[in-house]
Amino acid sequence: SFKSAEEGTILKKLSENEKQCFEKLQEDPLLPFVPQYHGVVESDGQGFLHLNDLLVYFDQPSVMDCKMGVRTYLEEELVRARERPRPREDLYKKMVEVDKEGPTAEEHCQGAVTKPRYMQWRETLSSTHTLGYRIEGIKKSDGTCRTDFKKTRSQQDIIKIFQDFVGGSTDILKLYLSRLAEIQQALSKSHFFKQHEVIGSSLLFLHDASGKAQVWMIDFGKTTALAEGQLLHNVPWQEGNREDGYLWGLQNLIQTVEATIES
Ligand code: 4IP
Ligand code: ADP
Ligand code: MN
Repeated sequence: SFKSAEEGTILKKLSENEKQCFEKLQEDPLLPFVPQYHGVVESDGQGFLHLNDLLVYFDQPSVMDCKMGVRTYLEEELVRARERPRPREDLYKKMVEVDKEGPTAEEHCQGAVTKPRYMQWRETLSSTHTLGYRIEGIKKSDGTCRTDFKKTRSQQDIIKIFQDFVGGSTDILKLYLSRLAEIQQALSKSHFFKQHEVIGSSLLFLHDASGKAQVWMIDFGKTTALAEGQLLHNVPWQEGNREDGYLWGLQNLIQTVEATIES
């Protein structure tokens, strides 16, 4: 869903929802923590969001994607699956690949699972439910790539992954920590954040051998404006309250980076 564009920028397949988010973010305290947005462009008859490429600030960066929050699907997906369930074979296959015992007897019979069911299974297998964030993927400067984190749940395991990701550099971890604290501070002042359910969004960690390190907020494809009211982002989700656990996850992530520094 990405296309390369002129030097230093990328094109991401347009979603009206994500576009709305980037437009509102232009006047929000979160602006310094999201990729610079250059509007919508058309290419080969398709619409794209034109964004800065976060990699250009680095020389052979290592990159880690952490998906934030205790919930990774929208409440409306849950409602839809209940009203008219559409079990999916592709999701069943992805589930069985990780755990043959994942599907229930009925799901095995159908050879299919619904999307919320698959997403909930991913949440409980990983650290999403217990810590409010999970590691999705890591690409290191040496070119190696890992996305096999579906069963990574314990803080101990995540600490090891962080250590390996930064090559044992406490300095990089300290830079990450201060950037996370800045994001936490900006979130507390953000009007956008109060009024949006932030689902499936990631924090992208980047560093390189020069000692530079940054964290950026990305992926607002499923970040949805509330019609009324505000979210706290640090209380448990119950269907109907739309809470996403983002701040709880960020607090736990900060604590994990601190524990990595001390390890
Ligand atoms: C994927 O599961 C991710 O959760 C995707 O989220 C999600 O897309 C996919 O849903 C789901 O199958 P795995 O990571 O286990 O492969 P993301 O794009 O943030 O990675 P959505 O559209 O929910 O974001 P489907 O419905 O696209 O399959
Ligand atoms: P999707 O909605 O398809 O999940 P994301 O916005 O999460 O797309 O991006 C997927 C991956 O692409 C991220 O994990 C990250 O590695 C990379 N990426 C996304 N946005 C940028 C950006 N602005 N600059 C550089 N890399 C990016
Ligand atoms: Mn994503």
